[in-house]
Amino acid sequence: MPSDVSRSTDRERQSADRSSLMTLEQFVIDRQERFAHSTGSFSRLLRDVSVAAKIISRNIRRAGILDVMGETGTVNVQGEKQKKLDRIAHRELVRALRKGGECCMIGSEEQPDTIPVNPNGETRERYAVFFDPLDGSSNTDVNASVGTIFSVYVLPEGWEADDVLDVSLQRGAKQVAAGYVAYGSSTIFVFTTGNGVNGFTLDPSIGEFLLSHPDIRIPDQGTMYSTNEADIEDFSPEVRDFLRWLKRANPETGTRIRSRYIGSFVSDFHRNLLNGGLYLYPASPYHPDGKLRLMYEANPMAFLVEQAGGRASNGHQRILDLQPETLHQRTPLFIGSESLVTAAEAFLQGREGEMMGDGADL
Ligand code: P6P
Repeated sequence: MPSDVSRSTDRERQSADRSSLMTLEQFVIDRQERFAHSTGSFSRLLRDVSVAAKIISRNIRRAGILDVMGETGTVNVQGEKQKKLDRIAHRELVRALRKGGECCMIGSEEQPDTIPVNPNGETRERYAVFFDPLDGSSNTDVNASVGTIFSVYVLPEGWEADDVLDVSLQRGAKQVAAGYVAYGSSTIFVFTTGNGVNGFTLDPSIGEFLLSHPDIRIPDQGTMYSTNEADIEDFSPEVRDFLRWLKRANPETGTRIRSRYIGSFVSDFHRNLLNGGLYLYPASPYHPDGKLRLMYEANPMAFLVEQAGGRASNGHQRILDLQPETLHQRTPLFIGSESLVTAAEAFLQGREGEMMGDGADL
């Protein structure tokens, strides 16, 4: 067949393939009966988050043109300089969830306290949503990747507005849904409801998230690790020993793990989820409890990584088993391929001898 004809056939096939891809909404409706808490309300909640994600993506993609770069001049509850896009992302998520009317409480990295949503409404909504509206926002002004992370819980029957935070601060194992949006070379929406992990890539030409990464599984071995090596002298001796072991050459193949640290947890996590790898942000004198926040960074990503066959730990405990005490509490975090997180735990728990069987010496 002449090459120009085969090329056009390929193009037609790709176009047909793309148009036949399932949209996020179709996927949620198609699988609604599998969601443990499947009601139309839950499907609409996911739709609300995806609408906000499209608007945030549009702002990010035009940041150099719109007046959305730079800082707001304020500092958020974390003591971090708030970027304009942080505020925009927070605003769009709150607006979408309020308009959708499917949740009763919001916990945001950008807000000191929880945000009640129709607390005394007639229809007592059941969902509490926690989110980091724009993770890695220090990257926004330099055209590097950023992301949104969200986590969803069901509130117990009969909850009262006065104690909504107390009943929302549940262990990560109680999440009914979690996901992230990675605003990278493309915009991808990845989520789980406890039945595996699926990824949807935004097609701006039709304004739809299309199923592009069905049933994501994280490889057990990793080719990359992500941590801020500038802090290595601040890490505990156990973490430093682990990193020395991690960087050793493989005795059989001579290959070595590579370092990639984007400055956006979502982006490092997404790459490691697809290719295998480890992200670690250990405790240090500057971050005695680690830096990542439990409710809207560690827990949702721990739910996702376990659903994809990986592991998430603070070095001693499973992240999803930690009992939260406050909205913005932090945790040390080791997350990614099962074999790498397990190795980190062995070093932190004084069992490094179990890992030294391959003849490596530190
Ligand atoms: P450091 C962004 O603020 C973030 O929470 C993660 O997205 C990122 O991996 C980390 O902090 C970067 O922190 O201390 O290495 O600059």
